Amino acid sequence: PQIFNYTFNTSVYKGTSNFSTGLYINGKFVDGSEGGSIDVINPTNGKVITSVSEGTPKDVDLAVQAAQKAFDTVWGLNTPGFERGRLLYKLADLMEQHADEYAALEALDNGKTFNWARKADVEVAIGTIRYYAGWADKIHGNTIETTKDKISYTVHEPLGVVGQIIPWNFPLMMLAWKFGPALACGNTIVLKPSEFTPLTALLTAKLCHEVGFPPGVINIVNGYGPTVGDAISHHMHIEKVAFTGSTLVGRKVMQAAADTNLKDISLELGGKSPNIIFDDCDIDQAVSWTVHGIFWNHGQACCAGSRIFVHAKIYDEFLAKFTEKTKSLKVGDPFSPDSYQGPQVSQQQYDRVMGYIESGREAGATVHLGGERWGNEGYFIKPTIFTETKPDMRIVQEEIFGPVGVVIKFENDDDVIRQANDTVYGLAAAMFTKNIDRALKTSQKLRAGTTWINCANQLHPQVPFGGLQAVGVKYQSEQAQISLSRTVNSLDHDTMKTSA
Ligand code: TXE
Repeated sequence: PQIFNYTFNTSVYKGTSNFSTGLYINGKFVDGSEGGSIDVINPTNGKVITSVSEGTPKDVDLAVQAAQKAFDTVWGLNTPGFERGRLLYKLADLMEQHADEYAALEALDNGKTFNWARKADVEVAIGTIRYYAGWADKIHGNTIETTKDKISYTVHEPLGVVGQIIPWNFPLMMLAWKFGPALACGNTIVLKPSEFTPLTALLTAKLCHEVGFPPGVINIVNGYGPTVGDAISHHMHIEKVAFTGSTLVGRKVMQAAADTNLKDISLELGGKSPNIIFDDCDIDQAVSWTVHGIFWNHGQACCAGSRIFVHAKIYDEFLAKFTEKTKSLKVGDPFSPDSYQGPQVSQQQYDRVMGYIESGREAGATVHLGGERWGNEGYFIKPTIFTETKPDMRIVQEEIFGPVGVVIKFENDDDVIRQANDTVYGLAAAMFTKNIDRALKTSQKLRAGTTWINCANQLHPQVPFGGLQAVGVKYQSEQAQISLSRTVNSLDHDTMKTSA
C-alpha cells in the first residue's frame, strides 16, 4: 500500500503526517483484494489530497476471520479487563501526543476548522477512549439467591466480532465512540470509516499498532457503503453492528440483520432538534448558544438545534441579535485561526443542502440571511436563517445537515411543546429560561433523548447520548437512555471555552 506523507505548514499547525493508506487487517496494512483505490478530496478546493486502498466484501471476510481468531485466542475472555484497559489508556496517551496532527487531518479531510477539531473532536475522542479504559476491569455480573441450596450468577460476556460503520461528520469522534466500549468489553472490531473521511481512522490504526493491540483485535476496511458496509451488515459471523449515518442506510442495516443472523444493532441516525427560547431567558446567552447549536460543525451534527422556536414577546429582539451574531461568524479556510465555519464535507452534501434551501424558497419561506454559496471554490455555504415557515415544509420537517436554521414564533408553553414534538425525530432538545420549574417540566414533556438547559451540543464521555423515535436507539450502552443535562453554562465564541 501507499504511504501518505504530508507536510502541514499553516499558521495554526506545522508538522508532518506519515501513515499507510492501506486496509488494516490482522495487524498489517494491505491493499484491497481487487487493487482498487478511493480518492480523498479536500472540501476547501475540491482537489484530490491522496487516495486510500479500496476494500471489498472479500476483505471484510478476511478481516472477520482475523477478528474471530483474535477473539478466540488473544482477546475477549482470554485477556483480563485490566490488560484491555491498560492498552486503551496507552492508546489515549498516544492519541494525545498526536492531538494537533489529528485536528489538522480532520481540517484537511472534512473541512471543519482546526480550532474546533482540536477542542471538540480530538478532546472528546481521547476522553472517550480514557473513559472506557476505566470501565474495562469494572464490568461485573450479579449473584442471585434462588433456593436454600443454590445460587445463580450472571456474567457479562463480550459478543465476539463486531462491525462498526461510521460517518464523515465527526470521523475521529465517531471512531472513538465505537472503539471505546467495544474494546473495553473484549470484542474484536471490523470498522469501516466513511469513504469521504478515512484519514484519521488510518492514523489511529497506526497508533493501535504501536500500542500493541494483538493482530486481529482491530481491523479497518476502507470502502464504499454498498460494498464494504453492506458486507459488514450482512456478515453471518459479525455479532453486532454499530452504525451512525442516514436513516435510509440505518433501515438497510436493520433489514440486513433481520435477513441474516439477527445480529444486534445500534443505530444513531440524525435529528431535527428543537431549540426553545422562552421569554424569561437571558437573551444574549440564548443567542450565543443558539448560534453554536445550529452552526457548529457547519450544521453537520445529528443533534443540531435546527428548529429555533422563539416566544412572540421577544421574537423581534431575539431575531435581530441572532442575525447580528450569525453575520459575525467568519466563513473560510479551516486552517485560519479566526474561521468559525469551513466548507461542507463534499459536493454531494453541498448539493443536498443547497437543494433544501431552494425547496424552502419555493415553498414560500423567507430567506432572512444567507441562502447562497460562499466564495467561488470548495463547498462553502453561508450561514442561513429562514423565517415565515409553515409546519409541513421540508425545511421544517427534514434533517438538512447544513448551516441552515428555521426560526419559528410560539405563543405559550403548550404551543411550543406541541410544535417541538411535531417531528419523527427525537434525539436532542435545548431550551433557554431562567425558570427552573418551567425547564424541568418542559424537558419531561419533550420527546428527546437529551435536553440541554441554557446550553447546547454538550458532549461528555460519561453522559449517555441517544434518542427516541426515528433517530435510532441505544447508544454507547445496551440500555435506552434519557438524560437531562441541567447545567447552566455560558459559551465564549472567541475562545471556544464553556464555563459552568
Ligand atoms: O450518509 P450514509 P450520507 C444524515 C444527514 C446526511 C444524510 C446523508 O442527514 O445529510 O444522512 O449522508 C455507509 N450499507 N447523516 O449519504 O450514506 C457509508 O459508507 C452499509 C446523519 O453520507 O448513511 C458511511 O460509512 N453502510 C449522521 C455511513 O454509511 C452503508 C451522519 C454513513 O453514510 C451503506 C451522516 C449500505 N448500503 C449522515 N450505504 C449522523 N447521525 O450524525 C452507505 N453506508
